[in-house]
Amino acid sequence: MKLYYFAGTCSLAAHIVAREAGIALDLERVDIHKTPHMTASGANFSQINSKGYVPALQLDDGSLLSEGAVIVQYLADLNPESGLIPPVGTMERYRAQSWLNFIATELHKLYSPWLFHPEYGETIQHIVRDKIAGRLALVENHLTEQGPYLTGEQFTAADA
Ligand SMILES: N[C@@H](CCC(=O)N[C@@H](CS)C(=O)NCC(=O)O)C(=O)O
Repeated sequence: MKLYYFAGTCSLAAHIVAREAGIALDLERVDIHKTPHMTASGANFSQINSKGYVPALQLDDGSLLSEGAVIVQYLADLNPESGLIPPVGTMERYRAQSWLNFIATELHKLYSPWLFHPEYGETIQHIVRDKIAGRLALVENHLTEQGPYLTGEQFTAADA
């Protein structure tokens, strides 16, 4: 399996989960600062992932799996003994998925495009910064009260 990644982005979570699960991945860097995004081996990344973003996981049958919250679950499920994700169908699994969805939609996506586009102006930047601070405070309170990890005692893919 090959993980398409870019350092310092959300693709790090998939890499962490793979390492924690003891899964050896091939890694290929995608320069997301270049237009078009190019892979380290010189391919136009949009030909590999039409969504154009990392992470993307190329499975051994050649097919592609995208969306970080799903990739980390796939990797964790390959090694259930790792405890990186609770078993399918349990309430604990839904709790981990609830965090994964919150992080993907309510946290991660608040950072873009507003924060990286000064042309949208100061007002929107302030509004989004306040929203992000509120959501991070929510996570911090939860970890303080029910941690040390998001779902309690066990580090899961959601923490990654
Ligand atoms: N919905 C995707 C979003 C992934 C995403 O936003 N990736 C960013 C890095 S954190 C990226 O590759 N951006 C490049 C681009 O959108 O062109 C997921 O949750 O995996």
